[in-house]
Amino acid sequence: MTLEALAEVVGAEHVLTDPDLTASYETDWTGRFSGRALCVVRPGSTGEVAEVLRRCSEAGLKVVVQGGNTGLVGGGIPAGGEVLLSLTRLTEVGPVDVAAAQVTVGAGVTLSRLQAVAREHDLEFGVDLAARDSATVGGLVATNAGGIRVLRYGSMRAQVVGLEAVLADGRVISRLAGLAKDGTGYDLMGLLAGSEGTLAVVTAVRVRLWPRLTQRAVALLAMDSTEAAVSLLPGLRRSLPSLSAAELFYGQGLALVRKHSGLPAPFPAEHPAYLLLECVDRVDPVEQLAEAVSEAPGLLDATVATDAAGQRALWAYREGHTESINAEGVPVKLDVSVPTGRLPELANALDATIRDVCPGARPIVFGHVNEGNLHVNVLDTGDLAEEVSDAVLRLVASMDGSISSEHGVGRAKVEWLHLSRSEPEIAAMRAIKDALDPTGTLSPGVLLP
Ligand code: 2HG
Ligand code: ZN
Repeated sequence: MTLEALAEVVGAEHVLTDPDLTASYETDWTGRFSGRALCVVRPGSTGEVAEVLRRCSEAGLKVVVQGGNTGLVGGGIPAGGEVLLSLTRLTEVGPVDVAAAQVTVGAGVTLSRLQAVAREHDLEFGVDLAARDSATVGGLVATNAGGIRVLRYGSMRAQVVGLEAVLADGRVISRLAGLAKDGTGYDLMGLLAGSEGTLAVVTAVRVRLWPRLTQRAVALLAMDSTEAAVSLLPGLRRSLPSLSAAELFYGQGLALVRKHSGLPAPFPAEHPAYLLLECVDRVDPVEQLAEAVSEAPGLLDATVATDAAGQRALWAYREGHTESINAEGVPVKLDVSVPTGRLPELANALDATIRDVCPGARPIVFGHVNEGNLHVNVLDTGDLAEEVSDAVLRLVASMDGSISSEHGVGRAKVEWLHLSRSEPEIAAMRAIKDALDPTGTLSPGVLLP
């Protein structure tokens, strides 16, 4: 098949081959993954996606699917020679269904746009993360994104009440009625959430929305250890129904964020661990929050922000991590989780595990404490990136953990999937892949070995 056959479908201006135009699609945000695509195709509707896929699968072309290109595991980056299907033109926003508290949006709508649409109707979208201005709804579904509100609203899969998706051969599955209850068999929507573009191409998503709560309080606690931070959580969940985020970081990460952002120190002294808490409610939660943490064992210092600017400033210490790390070099990025009670054990073992295989490595660790999820970013690994990944992922697996908590498997973690998934599970996943994409058209090399 010629590229003209794709241009017939989407228009010549949406089939890109000039390296100057394709470059930004062919390298990921971190600079760790890059690969040349046969071309970048930018369809403008579900019908165009369907026709592009039909033509590609008939011609034996492979397709890699990309949203906002904010992924961290290389899942949207070509290995070499695929058609790169970019969904950023699917930006339609349907009317907000206030009765059901739902809205249908195109896969290319950014997270921040969806959040703004919900707020216009006094509603809130349940997922939030630092890449909100570029990350797209389709990508959030494909990776079953987590982020900073999982504690309150669950991850992306829990927000999805309907989907439209195109199978590899161009057939369309459309379930966009948003039924709150539907007991008619396999949950295909749940299956596509987290499938990383390997089973079908999500083109539109119907999401649930939550009542908007406008009163917010944010606290940054300095803690003497990870144990102290984790031990605080059960009590906080009990006494603070308004708790909506609990984020952990450490002294090294804070120093790096300050170095690259110029932010002032949050406290007069440096401390081992920091816990950022956010409460959101109908009435001002600041007093509840202050009271709930005041007697916390292991608390060394605390600051509470009640106005929006102060809250943004505290969040900047946490949300600045990813960019500050990348400003230092290309890190090994691991995104792991263990049962929450074992988070201190993991956190305490990481340094020695990493330095054992790579003495010069610089680990920067932070994460979502309630889900036992740590982002283990390792700088200065030289040519030992593989060894560092292997050591950390084996440590996590030995603790009944997951080798990928919220970023997906992508290309980065495929060789370690067996540490988190048993052989019969991988065989079942492979059988599903073969049933939905028998020609192996979609995202070869992603997720499955
Ligand atoms: C976050 O929690 C994201 O900020 C990115 O999941 C994590 O950069 C990372 O490792
Ligand atoms: Zn995260």
